[in-house]
Amino acid sequence: LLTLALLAFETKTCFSQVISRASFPQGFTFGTASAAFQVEGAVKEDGRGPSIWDTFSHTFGKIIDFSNADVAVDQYHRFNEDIDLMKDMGMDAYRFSISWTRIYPDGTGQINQAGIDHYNKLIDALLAKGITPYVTLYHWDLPQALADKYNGWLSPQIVNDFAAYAETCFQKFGDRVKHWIVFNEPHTFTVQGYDAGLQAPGRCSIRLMCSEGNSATEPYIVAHHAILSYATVSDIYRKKYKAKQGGILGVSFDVIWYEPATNSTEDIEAAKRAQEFQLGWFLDPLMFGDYPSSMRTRVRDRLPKFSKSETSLIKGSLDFVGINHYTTWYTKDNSTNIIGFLLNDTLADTGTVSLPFRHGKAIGDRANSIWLYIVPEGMRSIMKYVKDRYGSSLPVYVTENGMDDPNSIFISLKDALKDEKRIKYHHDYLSNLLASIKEDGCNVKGYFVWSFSDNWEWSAGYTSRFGLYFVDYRNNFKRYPKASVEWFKKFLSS
Ligand code: PSG
Repeated sequence: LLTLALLAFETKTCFSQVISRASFPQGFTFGTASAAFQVEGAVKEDGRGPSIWDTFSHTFGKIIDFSNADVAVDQYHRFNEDIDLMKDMGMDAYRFSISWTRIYPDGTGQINQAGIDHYNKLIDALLAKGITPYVTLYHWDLPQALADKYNGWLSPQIVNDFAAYAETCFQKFGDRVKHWIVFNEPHTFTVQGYDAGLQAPGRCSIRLMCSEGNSATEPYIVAHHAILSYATVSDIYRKKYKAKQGGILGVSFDVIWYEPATNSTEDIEAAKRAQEFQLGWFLDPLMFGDYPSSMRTRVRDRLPKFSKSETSLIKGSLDFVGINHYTTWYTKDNSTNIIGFLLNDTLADTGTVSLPFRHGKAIGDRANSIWLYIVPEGMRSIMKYVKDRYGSSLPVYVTENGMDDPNSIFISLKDALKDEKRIKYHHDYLSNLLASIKEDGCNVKGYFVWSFSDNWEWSAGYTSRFGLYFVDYRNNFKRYPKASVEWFKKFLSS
């Protein structure tokens, strides 16, 4: 009995002995990730212009704890201290995003030099510590001025304005930045922003919730313009900057693994379709030149078409793919659903329903977020899926993986620092990632923890703590290492 108890204790606490950096291929990158709006604060400083998330977060009722990100975790002023902590952990890289409205306060026109200066300082501080910057160009903070001018992503005008902003970033930072994540999760900002209306700019068909929008058409238009924007930026980079700067460009996608709820043909087909409407919606055009045929069949004339020249522009425009993976859900066929018919949105179009439950039983242990259930095998499944559908010559980075502490809202500092659950989460997801590399031959190059520190979790405000570092919001944003910091330190040093 004692041996058993000891064994249980050991497997619970000593994961670092099982896998470590040394288990991964030489040159594999480990980092942490964040996004400008979630961490920077300083929203009115040094000439920054407002984004749609400033507007949305200050709209009553949109954020569950009525908070905003005006201060966030104050990383704008504390990046030197935070970089020291990253270095101390042994991280190789930091993925952060540039706020478009710090560079162009109105989205276009005059460059704001103070914004350029800030990111130069951040990039230089990282490099001085030997940490490689991975830069996201768009993590959802569209300039409010462009939303006012032409409805942002709904207008084809966005393509040139976004490309001009991206090109400025290549010109100013491309001598030192070699990894560009042009978009973070186009599927999330498309669906949450223009179908469900739960994120900025908060558009949907249901007038009780959203004053404007059309969930049946707008998401497809927005996605179309995001795809064309990416391809335009990639084209510019390859023609004008690639030879000199030698960097690579990609997009990070949110990918839930969809497991068929039963082994019926209908549910197996449904899970495939759900994935095509999630990842395939964006990655199929960029790899193959068009949307998945399941989308063409179901969305019909609401799905925009690519012209011949657009097809050749988008096809093959990715240098790598970023996968943001957190959770796995069950998928059921729902082709004949009357509610779906009435809803008339992207979810109804899939003809599926996905949930983290089956017969009232959860698919795994829950984190804090209502959507986040812990299913480590999903990581291996998604890597295999990417390899099988898109080929192993496409390099993959896991650009986000992590969990928020259960009871994040009320958790005490003392309890939050004992994040054994997070240690197990990373150990188990990393083990599955390793198996995908070693046993399945997947071409995975790096892994980023979401997130470096606790931060402002969009519509969940400060009620969700995804950080390796705890942030004490009541005591001058002081950072405290959770136990997972020590675990990663050991993992990375061996
Ligand atoms: C990603 C994946 C899901 C929901 C939300 C996200 N999912 O599987 O249902 S958003 C993503 C984002 C980052 C967030 C982080 C945690 O890129 O800004 O803080 O994940 O929600």
